[in-house]
Amino acid sequence: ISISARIGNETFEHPFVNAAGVFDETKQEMNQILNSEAGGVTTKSATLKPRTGNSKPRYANTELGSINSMGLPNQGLTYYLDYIEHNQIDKPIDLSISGTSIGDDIAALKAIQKSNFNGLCELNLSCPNVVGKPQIGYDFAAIAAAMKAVFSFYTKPLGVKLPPYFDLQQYDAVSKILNQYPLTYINTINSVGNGLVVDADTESAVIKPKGGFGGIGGTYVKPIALANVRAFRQRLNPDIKIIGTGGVSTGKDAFELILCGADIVEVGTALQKEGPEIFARLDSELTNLMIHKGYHQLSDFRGKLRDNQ
Ligand code: RRO
Repeated sequence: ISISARIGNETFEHPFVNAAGVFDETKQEMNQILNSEAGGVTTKSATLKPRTGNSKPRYANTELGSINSMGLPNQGLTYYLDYIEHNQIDKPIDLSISGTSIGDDIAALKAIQKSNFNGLCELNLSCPNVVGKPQIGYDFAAIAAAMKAVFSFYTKPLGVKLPPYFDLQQYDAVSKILNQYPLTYINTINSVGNGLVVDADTESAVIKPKGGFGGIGGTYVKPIALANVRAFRQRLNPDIKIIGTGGVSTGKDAFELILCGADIVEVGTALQKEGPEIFARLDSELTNLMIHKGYHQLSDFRGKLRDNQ
């Protein structure tokens, strides 16, 4: 049995990676991911300058998932580029970047284009938590403008992290834009933006920033992630790969995302709850399910979801 997968020039020996923003702000955390059974590591979305992020409490676990309004705390692009350059472990590293404006995204990508780094880079078009900044992913003209500007100079492997969509017309519109560019992959979904978790005992929101509004992840969002992976797989050029993210806490969850068309799978809320040991469990659960079903590799079932008829 092999559970390896490829995205761009990178081979993931195991198909599970941390979702951007979980266990990845510091070198210590990223090393913990790389020293686990994870297939690779994604960095916390980096901005040009370090940021401290929103005020705390800004992350809360709930029975069915999580809510966060971190506000892009990160050590700055140079820190992550430096980490990658000195990393000793031979696993893929996906450098996530997230400007607070398209201009910042372009400046970051120009720096990466000039650098020695030739790995995967993920442009986050879907941060829901920077006060006063809308999610670019919900503004189709802004996505189109960003893609045009980026691909006028960027020649390295690039992915985009998308927000969840909820209407089939949205998939049509976004796919039409993305299919015009040599994009290596999309990552779907980011958290479901601006949910609200309430504590009935204290009669207050559970996180502090933005009056309690924050991105929802975990079990709540799995059907939304499955739908987004499926809908994009049905619309994107076959050479644009898909990282499936959202609601994965078991090998079976990952199996379902791959069945919908995911190439690899990322884990956020469940990793935050369980720690990097989760990757060994997910590997063995997925492998056992494949043995049970008689599958030898991920491509035996990837994208092969059947209609119920
Ligand atoms: O840092 C955050 O608040 C954050 C980001 Br950049 C993101 O893309 N998704 C999310 O749920 N939180």
